[in-house]
Amino acid sequence: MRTVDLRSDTVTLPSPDMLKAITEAEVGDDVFSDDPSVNLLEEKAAEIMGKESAVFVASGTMGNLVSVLSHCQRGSEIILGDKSHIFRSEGGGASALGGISYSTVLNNEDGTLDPDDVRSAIRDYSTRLSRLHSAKTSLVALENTHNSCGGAPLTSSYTELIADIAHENGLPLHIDGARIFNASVSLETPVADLVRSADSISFCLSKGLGCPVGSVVCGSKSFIEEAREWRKMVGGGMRQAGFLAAAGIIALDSMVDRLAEDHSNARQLASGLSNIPEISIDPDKVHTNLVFFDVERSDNAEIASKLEDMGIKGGSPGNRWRFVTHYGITPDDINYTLECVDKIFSGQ
Ligand code: TLP
Repeated sequence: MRTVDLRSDTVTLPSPDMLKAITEAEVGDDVFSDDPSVNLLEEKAAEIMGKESAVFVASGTMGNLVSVLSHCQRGSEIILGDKSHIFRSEGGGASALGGISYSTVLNNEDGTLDPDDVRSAIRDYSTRLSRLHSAKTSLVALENTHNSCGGAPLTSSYTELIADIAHENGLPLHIDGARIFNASVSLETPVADLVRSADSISFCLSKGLGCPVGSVVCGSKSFIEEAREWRKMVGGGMRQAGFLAAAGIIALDSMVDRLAEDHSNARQLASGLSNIPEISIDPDKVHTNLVFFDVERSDNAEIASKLEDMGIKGGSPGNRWRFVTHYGITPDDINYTLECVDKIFSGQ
C-alpha cells in the first residue's frame, strides 16, 4: 500500500548520497576529537552559521539542553515562549538536570515574543532585596522556525531586536533553530544573517535535511568547549560518530536548497485543505513545511484512523492537526493525500 507519512520531517530516510557517505566515512573516536568526519562537519557548521566553533550532538533536544546548561547557572531562569519546544516538549530537561526554571512569555501567532514582554520578564537584580527574592535571569531563547506557531520563520531584524534587549541586560540569546534552514530558504536570507545576533544556535540535521540522526550547536569557542563537557556528561560522547556526521556533511552541502520543494508542497497541501468544509486553515500563513489546521468535527480519531488505512499518516485525535512535508514527499503524494482527505470528509 502507498504510504504518505506526514507526521513529521523527522521520519525522513537518508538519500542515496548519504548512504554512500555513511558507508565510506573516515571515522575515529570523537571523544578524543579524533573523528575526521565529525571534525569536518563541525567546522562546516560553524562556518555556515558564522560562529567560531560547533559541536555535534545526538538530537535537537540534546542541542538545546547542553546550550541551556552552558549558558545558565543552577537556580537561574530562562525567558522563552510559552509555546516553545524547549518549554513544552523537552521533558523539562533544563529544570530536571540543571535546576534552571522557565519564565514564559506569550508567543504571538507568528512565533515572536513581544519585545516589551521580554523586557519586563527580565528580573531586576540590582538591589539586595531583589537578589534575595528573585531567580536570576540567565538567558533568552527564541525558536526559528517556530514549530507550534505554524512553522513561522523569524526575520533577522526581529532576532536582532530581541538580542539587543538581552545583551543590554548582560544576557545571552540562544536560538532553537531545529528548522533554521527552512527559515533561511523561506525568507531568502543567508542562515548566518538569521543567527548573527545570537550567542548560540542549535540546528537539526535529522529533520528537513534528511539525516538519520544528529544536531549541531554553534557558538563561541569557550561556549562550545563548555557545551562539549555537558554533552559528555549527559551521555552524548558518541565515539565513531563520523558515520552519522558523514550524512550531515552531505546534508549541508546538498539538502538545503531543496527545502523550497517542501515549502511548495506544503502550500499546495494547505491550499487544497482550505477547500474542504470543516477544515480551517489560512494557506497564506503557511511559510515553510509545517501545515497546521483545525478540524471542526468530533470524530477526529476515527477520521485519522480511516486516513491511516489509506496510507496517510499524520492525523490527530484532537481538533488541531499537523501535516509536515519533507524529503521523500512528492507533489503527487500531496494530490493523493488531498483526494483521501476529500473522500473521507465527504463521507464517500
Ligand atoms: N520536534 C518534533 C517533535 O518533538 C514534536 C517534531 O516532530 O516537530 N526544537 C524544535 C523546534 C523541534 O521541533 C524539535 C523536534 C526539537 C527541538 C527536538 O529535536 P529532536 O527530536 O531531535 O530531539
